[in-house]
Amino acid sequence: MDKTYPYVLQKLPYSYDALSPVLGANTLHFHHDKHMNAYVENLNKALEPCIQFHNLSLEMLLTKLNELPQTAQTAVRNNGGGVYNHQLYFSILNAPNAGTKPSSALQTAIDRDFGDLDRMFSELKKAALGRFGSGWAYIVADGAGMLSICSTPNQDVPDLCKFVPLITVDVWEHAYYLDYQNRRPDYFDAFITLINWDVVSNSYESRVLLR
Ligand code: MN3
Repeated sequence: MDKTYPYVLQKLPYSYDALSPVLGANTLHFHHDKHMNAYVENLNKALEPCIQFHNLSLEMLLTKLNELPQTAQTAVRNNGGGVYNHQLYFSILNAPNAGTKPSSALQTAIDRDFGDLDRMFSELKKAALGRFGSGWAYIVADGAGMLSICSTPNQDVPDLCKFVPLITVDVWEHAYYLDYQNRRPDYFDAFITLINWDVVSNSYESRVLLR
């Protein structure tokens, strides 16, 4: 996430069939190599003339959208958000039921802020199913380590000045159509078995608790 312009398509941290049968190799191929790649290419195209923004990290860039030239704002918002959201999404997944668990610090926060893991996921599911059209649902942490749910339309991101997104679920149809067609609830239920809790716990502890 700390890379700057020109952005490159980060490789998946696992093979294309690693998430099968929850998400098949065909889905990962199209989602990562085609959809995500298009966001990377279009972000670079939009930023090309904005030389004074070339040394900003993607996160910084997304918090300074209104400082960009007006003609670049929409393209950077859509494509920069697209890159940010997909980097997070692909980075927090591993093989179905890989056996990782939230760290004790993260589990403590989940229990405190939601009651337990099942209740956290039932709230996240409400946000994911309630998002009309295309968008994202997240578990985010604020500066005090408090967890909450949020959702964005299109490729918008949560307020990155206030929150560190820890988990996100892509509810654009391109994320699940080949495997689930119109069945977004089934996709969600299967998706949560892919979460790599080692990555999420590390992100919570290093980027939220220690910052
Ligand atoms: Mn997507």
